[in-house]
Amino acid sequence: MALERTFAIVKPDAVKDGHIGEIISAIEQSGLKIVGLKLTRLTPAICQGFYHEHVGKGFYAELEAFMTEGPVALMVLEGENAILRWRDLMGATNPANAAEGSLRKRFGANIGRNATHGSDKPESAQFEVSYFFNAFEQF
Ligand code: DGI
Repeated sequence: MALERTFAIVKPDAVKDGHIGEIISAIEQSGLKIVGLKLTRLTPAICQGFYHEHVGKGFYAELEAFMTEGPVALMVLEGENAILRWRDLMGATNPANAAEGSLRKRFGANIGRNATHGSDKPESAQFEVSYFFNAFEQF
């Protein structure tokens, strides 16, 4: 399989709790390569554009309040099968259902505050990477 890129967020809860380093370590130890990296804070408008599929859902207001409450670390990850590998490292959306040792199990509190984001399919990865990183910010 060819190299694939995916998009990752260390969400505000995990940044605030001081877990950026452990999450980056888990990524590097898994063999995925970090080819883009920045710290920023999402605005409501940027969050709406990013989570356009969820705008209008019952949980969206809570999701936006959470995602804009503090800084986030954004990353582009590269490797063979990177999308699925990063989803595996994160674990299930709801930390209660996430595998032992996965990042959401280790650092997530509940389905709303679940520590990390990862693209779910190639089309989302392409959209999400280019939403936050221009060509000069990817290596
Ligand atoms: O791709 P995922 O992040 O694993 O999951 P998703 O695309 O279904 O949902 C995106 C994010 O929205 C998820 O990481 C957390 C939040 N979310 C999803 N379902 C709920 C939710 N937040 C709350 N508060 N309640 C939900 O039911």
